[in-house]
Amino acid sequence: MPNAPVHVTVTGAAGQIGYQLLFRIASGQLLGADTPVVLRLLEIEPAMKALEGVVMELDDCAFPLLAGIEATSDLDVAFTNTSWALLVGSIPRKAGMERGDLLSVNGGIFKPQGQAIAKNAASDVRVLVVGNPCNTNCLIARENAPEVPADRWFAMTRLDENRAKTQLAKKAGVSVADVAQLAIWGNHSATQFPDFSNSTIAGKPTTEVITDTAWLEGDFITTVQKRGAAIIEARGLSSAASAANAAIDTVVGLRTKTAPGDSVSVAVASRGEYGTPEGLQFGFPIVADGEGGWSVLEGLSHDEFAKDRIAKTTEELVGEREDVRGLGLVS
Ligand code: NAX
Repeated sequence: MPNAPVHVTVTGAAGQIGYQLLFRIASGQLLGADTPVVLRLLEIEPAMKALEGVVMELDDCAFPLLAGIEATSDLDVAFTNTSWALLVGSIPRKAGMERGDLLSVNGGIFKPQGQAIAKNAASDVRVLVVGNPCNTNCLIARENAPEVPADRWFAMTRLDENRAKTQLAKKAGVSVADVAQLAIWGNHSATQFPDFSNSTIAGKPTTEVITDTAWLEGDFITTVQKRGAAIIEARGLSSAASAANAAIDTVVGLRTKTAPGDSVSVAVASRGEYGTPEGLQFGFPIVADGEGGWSVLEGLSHDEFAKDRIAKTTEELVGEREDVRGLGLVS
């Protein structure tokens, strides 16, 4: 007996990341080779024609696991019976935009999406926010969907983890598969802290393998923090394939049991772990139990350098929350 199809919603489906993501979901890379999917694709009216073209291409792949496609600009339709909502579409910061403007315009997207998820989604729904500023967009959606438990909401920091792992692997001259427990703390922004100090390379502390502390505390961190900007500079467009890949990695990382000695990075609703203010959508290393549950990895310690970095990114997220509270988007 084949599994029943699982409904997966992707917003901003006609965008760059959507184009890199949908085909991988339809081929089984998100939910596994034994789970058929129904894709529910949300776009704004002006992008519906482009979305039609993407749907034609999905049809033309003849994916055996693709059990249906619903392309819509209606929020209720987009989230009907969905078990995974990948919120990709958003309005990223444009030149000259203040943080308040950015949060206000995105509030107009993520507040109604949160409400529509609460109203229409399947009882097991999980939500991953990719659209920037993803932590606070996720906070807005979550706070407007109190019926959906707080531990089902995620914002994407996995691309930062993947970027950081590759930088460490290159520096150490090892395979990226040898790098583990690389936590991204805080905000998916230039204040994020890629925590080399708690990571390992082939089972040893990274700081024993890479002894160039100036590089770890300097170029390593800034390369990861500014990688998105470097890609825009080089490609003329923001990262899309690697972002879609990270979205897949995030969902797979949440679905499957985390290996001992490892963790996966994702921003979750803080329950006060490591002294972070409760309720912030905060990047942590988490450990998944393989049955849908997860917890923040406990027992890590931070030196003054790391504490200072984590304080800065916390401060930024607190400021964003104050801004969206001021705008009446969250309580
Ligand atoms: P694109 O501009 O190519 O696509 C965005 C799509 O969203 C467009 O097709 C647009 O019509 C649609 N859209 C806008 N408002 C919408 C709404 N209210 N409902 C449904 N769809 C809507 O951007 P793309 O390169 O795909 O990036 C999407 C988002 O991901 C951006 O906010 C970007 O900043 C963010 N990113 C997040 C990353 C992360 O690690 N968390 C990394 C990559 C990326 O920068």
